[in-house]
Amino acid sequence: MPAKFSRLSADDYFNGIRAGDRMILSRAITLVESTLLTDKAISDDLLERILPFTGQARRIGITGVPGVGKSTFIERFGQLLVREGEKLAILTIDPTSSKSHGSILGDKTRMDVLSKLEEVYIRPSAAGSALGGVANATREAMLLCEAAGFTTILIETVGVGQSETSVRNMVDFFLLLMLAGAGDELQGIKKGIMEMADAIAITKSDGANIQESEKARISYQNALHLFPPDESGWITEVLTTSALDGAGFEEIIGVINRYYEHMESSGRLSALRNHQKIQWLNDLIDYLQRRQFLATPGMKEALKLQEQAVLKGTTSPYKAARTLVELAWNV
Ligand SMILES: Nc1nc2c(ncn2[C@@H]2O[C@H](COP(=O)(O)OP(=O)(O)O)[C@@H](O)[C@H]2O)c(=O)[nH]1
Ligand SMILES: [Mg+2]
Repeated sequence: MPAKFSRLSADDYFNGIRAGDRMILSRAITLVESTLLTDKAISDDLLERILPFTGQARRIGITGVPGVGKSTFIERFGQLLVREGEKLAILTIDPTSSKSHGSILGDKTRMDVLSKLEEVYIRPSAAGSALGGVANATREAMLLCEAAGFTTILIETVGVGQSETSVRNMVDFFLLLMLAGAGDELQGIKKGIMEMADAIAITKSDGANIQESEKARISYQNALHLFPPDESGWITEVLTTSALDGAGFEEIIGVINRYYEHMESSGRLSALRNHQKIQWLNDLIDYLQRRQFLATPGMKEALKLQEQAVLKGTTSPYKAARTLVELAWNV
């Protein structure tokens, strides 16, 4: 095997991570992303060991449709966080990037100041690689970064699909970036994603866009009043921002700080962290079940056949799933 794929012992990963060794951190993240059984044995051991050293960071998710300005925002906003003394780890998940690698390259060029800072670690995830394990791999990467001493974890995710909910369930604070559009401000935006957000920032509020952004801000803020309040009593705030001139950055830091104060009062943050752990457990059950399913002899082939039958319309997805599960587990 080529040297870059060689594995260390759980001990060596652990010591390297605790010493803040970036190279070893990167190799450990590659390890937790791996679906090889031999890797899983080491990574389970490693995760067990680092767990007591996790949980001290702020976990922040940043989402929004491609092109809304997530990477550019993180590049500038991240510099402000670093000036405030944060050690910043950035994990990016882009389910569209596994085919072209285009977005990952784009992200790299868009974070070139951050990527040179000693206080910053950037890791694009190998999205789509693991069998439904993207959520787990991201969560585990986050925990490894915490154990390596990072104090803020930013997870950038594209505002589409299942990865949204997964990321929502592993972060404390979820920031939705939106564009001020012409016409109906709410068009095309899934209500579900807005409901998940702890704050919404209208991006690219600069130059000729400022007025439009302010209008969008008011309109979203009004729309949010129609949603039932979050169970913790937090009210989603809507702001405007520009990654070109940093407008709105101080306000966004203010919202995040207020959010943590709100959550830390009366034990809500620890309840939230408990919820994240339970979610992790359940995600792992789904993942392990699926892995076991696919490891059962003949199941990959059987799955292919049922997929074809579903596409031909000779069976329904529900019936196909039942057939496969019965076949795999005799249930
Ligand atoms: N005018 C303006 N353009 C921006 C701003 N933020 C990002 N952009 C541009 O919007 C495009 C998409 O940005 P990017 O950060 O890659 O979006 P992502 O796909 O959400 O990560 C790029 O061409 C950026 O230069 C901003 O605050 N103001
Ligand atoms: Mg991006």
